Amino acid sequence: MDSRGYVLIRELLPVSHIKPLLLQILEIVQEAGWLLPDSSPLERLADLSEACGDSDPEFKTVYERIFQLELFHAFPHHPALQRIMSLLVGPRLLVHPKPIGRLIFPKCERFVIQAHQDHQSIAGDAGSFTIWMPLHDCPIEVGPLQVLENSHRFGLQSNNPATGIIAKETAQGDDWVSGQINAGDVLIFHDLTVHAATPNTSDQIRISMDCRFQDYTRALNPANLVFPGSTGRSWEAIYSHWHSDDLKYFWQKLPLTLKPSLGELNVLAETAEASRMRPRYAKILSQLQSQISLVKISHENSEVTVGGPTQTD
Ligand SMILES: O=C(O)CCC(=O)C(=O)O
Repeated sequence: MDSRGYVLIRELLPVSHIKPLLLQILEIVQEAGWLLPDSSPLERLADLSEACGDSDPEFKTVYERIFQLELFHAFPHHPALQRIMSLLVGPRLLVHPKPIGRLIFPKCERFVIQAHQDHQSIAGDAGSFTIWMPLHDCPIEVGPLQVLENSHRFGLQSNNPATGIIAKETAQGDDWVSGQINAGDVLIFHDLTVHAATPNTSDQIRISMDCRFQDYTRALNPANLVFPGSTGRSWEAIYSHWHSDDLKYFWQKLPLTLKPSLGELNVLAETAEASRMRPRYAKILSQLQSQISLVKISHENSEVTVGGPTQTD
């Protein structure tokens, strides 16, 4: 990790642990009509007339269903991932609560994620790392991630301030590297490592997941705990579909240092220099406050102290 800015670990996860999540996602994708009729969902053959991506309303509707899946959120907590990330981050491991699922239609240039650094896109901590993992075998034509070796050594690189995109021609680092990444393999990279997707030139939808990890004693941007965007998501609505309480608001049990803090958010919501950011800060603040009171209420009911050791038994 230190010398190149990434690590690829083959066969870290048993395929049998990935398949249940893949099947749940495929069921949603098939219901959405994204797969060729009469094909097996496991083939992931895309109906290109349905092609859509991140910014399209029809994509968002389907993605919201996936984002509600309990297995989707449980996945970054897999013991093998926790073990490996503790080696990098140390024992005080925080799993960022909002993993990202990617459903990438083939042969659509506009859905290919361009070069960027996660430090910029998640307002991350320089000691955080991303795991990228496909939920099925991902040969080069299906569009696995590519990374710019050694690019983590150059700090935040020059990018388009509106999009965070870094021009490949000017990005600093050594060679761009990629290759087939299979189900069970994990690609881990530093949050300053420049990376991009490889175009999906196959006939199949690429389904992958990326999640982030850091030491919980380092500053955490509270936007990572709430939904300040326009999705209308709330943890309560997401949790209403879940069977287990174990991972609900799991981060509330950790002594986190938020940056900006609640007090700073209060000030920013009123006086942030960029006035268009004020409603966003206000939204983060109010969602955090309601999280704190919700957790307090549910913990009081089960006689658990906020921030204390877990006493779920
Ligand atoms: O999966 C992709 O296409 C992009 C993933 C990515 O940019 C990330 O994991 O940060």
